[in-house]
Amino acid sequence: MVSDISELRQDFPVLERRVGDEPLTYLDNAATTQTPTQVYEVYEEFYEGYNANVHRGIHALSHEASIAYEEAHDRLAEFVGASGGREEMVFTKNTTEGINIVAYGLRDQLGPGDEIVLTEMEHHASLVTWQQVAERTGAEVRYVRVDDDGRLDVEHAKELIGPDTAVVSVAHVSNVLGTVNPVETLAELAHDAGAYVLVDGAQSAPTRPVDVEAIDADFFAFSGHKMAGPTGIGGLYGKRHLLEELDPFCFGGEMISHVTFDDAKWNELPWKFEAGTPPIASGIALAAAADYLDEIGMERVREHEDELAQYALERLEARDDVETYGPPPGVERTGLVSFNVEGVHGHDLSSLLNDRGIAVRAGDHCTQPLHDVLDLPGSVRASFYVYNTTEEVDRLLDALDGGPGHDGVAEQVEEYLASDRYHDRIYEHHRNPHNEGGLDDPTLRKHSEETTCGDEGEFHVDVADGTIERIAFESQSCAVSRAVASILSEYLEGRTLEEAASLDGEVAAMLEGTFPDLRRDCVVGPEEVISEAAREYLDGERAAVAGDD
Ligand code: C6P
Repeated sequence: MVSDISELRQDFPVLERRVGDEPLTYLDNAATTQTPTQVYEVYEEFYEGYNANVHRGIHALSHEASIAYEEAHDRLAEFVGASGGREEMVFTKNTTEGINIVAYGLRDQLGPGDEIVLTEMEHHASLVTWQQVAERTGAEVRYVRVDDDGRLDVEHAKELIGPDTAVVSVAHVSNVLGTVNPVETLAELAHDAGAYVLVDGAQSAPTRPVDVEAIDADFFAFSGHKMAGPTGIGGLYGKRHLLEELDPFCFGGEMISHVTFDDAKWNELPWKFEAGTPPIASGIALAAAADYLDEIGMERVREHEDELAQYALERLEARDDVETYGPPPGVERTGLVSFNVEGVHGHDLSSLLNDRGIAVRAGDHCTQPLHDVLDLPGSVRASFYVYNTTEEVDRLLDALDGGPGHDGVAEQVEEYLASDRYHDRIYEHHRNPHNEGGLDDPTLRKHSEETTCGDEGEFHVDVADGTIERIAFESQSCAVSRAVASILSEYLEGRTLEEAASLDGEVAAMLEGTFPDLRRDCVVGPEEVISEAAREYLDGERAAVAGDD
């Protein structure tokens, strides 16, 4: 455990702030970590002292900026264990861009008959990117199974990775399950099969010592904003000879060494992948983040993460109303626990926790297919970093307990929804939803999924002479969204489809803004769904009439 935490917390002034009347308890670190003063002071130093473009001017400021920016690449290469220095470290916008650079670069080598092996726990950053590559090249994506304990089924990986495998792309650490994947084993399997290995290090680079050479990763992508660094900057490690072979996908200045009217030659590594003016100050600040973390010691960061996760996991598992996901207690995991509370939608819970100053994330965490495997619309995730304490985990647990007079999370959510933060109609319709259910053979039906919060629902509408005769909805959404669907269905009954198609904030207006701002999407979401459905239907009818003519 990091021992001098109260001292370390002073590096993060934001941790002192309050949310409403409550102290901030920031447990959303797997999304973005907080940034210490040592890192963001770099911006002030840069802009006060040597703000200039890099590699472009023969003057002192440009020279100083260039040196600092180049050295930042060396620093990040060292941070992830790459001995080749800057030539093996491309600065990117984030992990997503790093993965896209590799996917684009390898695209020409892929075709029908090739297989891209991912895992069921991949983040959309990897999953969607490789799906797109497969679609464009004829290659096929295969997924290594996740077992019931949230661990990768290595035997299945051995079955899948074979002579047809061209690429293995795997998350080092799952952002939902907390699982630490055996990337060395997967890299060995991939290399034996002659395939490339890309490790998605978004959740590992911030949380544990990484040695890309020991893993034998061909590529390793990570983001600055998850490792105490700034947003808008990340890194892509690649073995030098592989980066040399890879084509860049962004063209322009900086990435060229020679240009004629007919042709251009690419610059040396890593600049060939960094077209245009790069995020110079952010790159230098990212190196400061690496310094900051190394000062603490990445082994200590790893231990701290695991200890907080085990502490939270054991206590959450002890509750009858909570289901947790990922490896069981005692198995190493990164500092996060995803869970659900019986009968409470994650969005309602995270909104209630926000009321207590506690920041967690709810939804599918950009891993929709993994949530399909888990058979869940979403989950709530508490994720920790070096500055979090067991007291903060207790604060989360206490918030679930609710204190004297409360005996359940569901009860607290009820009270919260009944409070004057929410319009009475929201509470009324939450308690007594109208038109909930389905219609037999409706004139139109519209399914919707809101990926950020894990909402899912379907409207059914019977139309006669352009008028909505009956409307019903099925919903797995949060309480607010369901209540609004109910209010909306009542409002629309007897109105025309044209009126539904041109809805423009009517429900929000009806509720007179009496709902917390952060629930705005839950309020306007159902209206957007039904008006889109009505527009689509009317467009279809018009097209049919035009076709008859
Ligand atoms: N996961 C989370 O809340 P970017 O957005 O490019 O910095 O990182 C993408 C990414 C890729 N792989 C994994 C395993 C990740 O966890 C993430 C980011 C955040 O879980 C934001 S969706």
